[in-house]
Amino acid sequence: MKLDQNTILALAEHLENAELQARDVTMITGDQPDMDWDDAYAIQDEIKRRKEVRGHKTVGLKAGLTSFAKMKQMGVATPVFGFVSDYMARPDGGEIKHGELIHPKVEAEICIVTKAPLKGPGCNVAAVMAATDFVIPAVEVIDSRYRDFKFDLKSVIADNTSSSRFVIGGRPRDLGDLDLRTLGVVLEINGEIRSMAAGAAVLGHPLAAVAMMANHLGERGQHIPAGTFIMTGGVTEALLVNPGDNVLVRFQDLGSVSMRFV
Ligand code: OOG
Ligand code: MG
Repeated sequence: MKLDQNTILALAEHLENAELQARDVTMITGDQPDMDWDDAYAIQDEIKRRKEVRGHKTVGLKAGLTSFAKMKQMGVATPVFGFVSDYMARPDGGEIKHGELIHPKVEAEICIVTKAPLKGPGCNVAAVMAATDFVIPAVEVIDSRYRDFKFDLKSVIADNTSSSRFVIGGRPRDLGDLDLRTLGVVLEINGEIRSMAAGAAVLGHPLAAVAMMANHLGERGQHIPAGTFIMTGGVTEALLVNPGDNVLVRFQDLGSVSMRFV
């Protein structure tokens, strides 16, 4: 850790206010060039604590920048981890208020819910398979608080990996009935196909993102509890949306997820 506790608290408040007031800010590493990975996750943890103190439940974990398309789009090379809160959830087929967000983008995510705890180090895809209750599709709406969606890894980790909204849809399926590597995903905006990919785009196997998450948490003395909803990361690049846009994502074998931006 390079930053003192007061700086961590102040940066968490600064970034969370930017989220809640939907205004963009400059990258925090500009003013804090010495901050390290532990500082970045400590700021994110403080944002989580602030939300929980106000009564918001943490309802899921997420891996981000896990697909080659996303790493290339954002110019970074390492996955990041974050969380989602209850108030970020929107119903399948529902509306999302664009004005509450800065510059939202949508991305398709293969998700799981766990039925047993996962603890790193040493967690691998097989261990994640054994702990998977079911697979479910979602669309994540990311909204970096940084100007023009430009950031470095430490800044985006502190900003809770751009979490803003998410929509769970489709239908839950047993892992044994699916091949997550070849599972196809097609994303449409206003009826036009805008991107497509297969599950293997995420680290070769989407569950590898969960193993990495368990190992990341293990290094910090934490684990993934049973019953945790986990997003494994966008399979394609994220796409900017505008008010009036209809988003529909079809997931092979898992059904579809849709939403409208108003
Ligand atoms: C960071 C969050 C990335 C994903 O699925 O790759 C993410 C960002 O691109 O703003 O959620
Ligand atoms: Mg995502």
